[in-house]
Amino acid sequence: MTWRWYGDNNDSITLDHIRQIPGVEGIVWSLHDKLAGEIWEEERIKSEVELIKSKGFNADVVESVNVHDDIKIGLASRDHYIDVYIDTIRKLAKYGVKVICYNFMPVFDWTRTDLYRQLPDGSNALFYEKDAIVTDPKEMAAKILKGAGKFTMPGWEPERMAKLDELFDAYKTVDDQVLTDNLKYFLERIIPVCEEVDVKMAIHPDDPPWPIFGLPRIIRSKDHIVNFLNLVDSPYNGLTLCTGSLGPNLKNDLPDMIHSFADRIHFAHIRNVKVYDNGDFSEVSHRGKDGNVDVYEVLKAYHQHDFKGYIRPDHGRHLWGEEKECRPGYGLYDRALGAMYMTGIIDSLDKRKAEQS
Ligand code: DNO
Repeated sequence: MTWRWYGDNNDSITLDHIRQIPGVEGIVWSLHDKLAGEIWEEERIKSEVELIKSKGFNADVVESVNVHDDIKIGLASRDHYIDVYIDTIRKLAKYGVKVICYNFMPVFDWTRTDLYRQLPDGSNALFYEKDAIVTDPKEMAAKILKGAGKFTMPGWEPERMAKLDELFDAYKTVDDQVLTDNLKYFLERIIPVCEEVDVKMAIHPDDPPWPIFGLPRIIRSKDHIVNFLNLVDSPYNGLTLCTGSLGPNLKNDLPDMIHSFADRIHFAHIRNVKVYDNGDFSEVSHRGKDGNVDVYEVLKAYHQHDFKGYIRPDHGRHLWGEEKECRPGYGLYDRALGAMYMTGIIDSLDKRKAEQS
């Protein structure tokens, strides 16, 4: 079990808080001030890893090393940015990193229309309203950045959002096929390095799992994932299977995906969503009964494959007023409840297995 932490002075939660959550052994980290394409200095990596380890955690997973848009668009400058990416992979390997999570979504990372939608229990959570998404992407970006307050929002960096018109222009000729070809080009260069230094790449699915603002989205269903894994058929070319990203499309059968891709899943993001009849969805507690993701079945599927990868609670609701100080989706309480709920399920699956053998 791991926990995503955004670093000193960039998170409302401290490593000392996280130590008190039973079962959490690793910190999922990144250098969050780095824009895609920037060099990661070895000194910075070293000190972050040392800080995390000094509190008794492993620092095996980095989420994310972001991919520069020029690589996704396929511009001539991509080779330079791929060189920088490779340099980062090598440096991270040197400090013991085992898995790098990244995504290949054009322009935006995850998208929600409301960061603080009130739920019937009085808490609030990230919400996606289908009709609200037809608005101008610039309005959406402004809303997300305002909602994030003082915190950085990965995928919504103000520097990039300031150039949205140019970015959208540059993506005009990029359809699903072109984006897939560009992903293949990227993977063909980085995966041999990953094999050499033993770092597994774990792509994050598109969130939500459908195209938005006319931009292509290529990691959003079982067929897309099969296609992706075949682009470079190596165990180092793997997945972050995120139940909350794939889950809003009710046709995505999550346990079936786990059975099909078990040996290529290196990182499991567990999150629950409640999908409404009109296609809107809300993020809810991790408890299976509270939404459409059957978290028990998901964990059972991993357990059946004796999953040895990393797992983390993903977004939580904001509880007990913590939205005043926490990062949207990344408060302390609901993620701690989620971690505990999952640890409880895993413990009982372990016990049942032991009793049966
Ligand atoms: C959402 C996260 C994503 C994820 C990136 C990976 O909270 O799961 O932002 O970190 O897509 O690059």
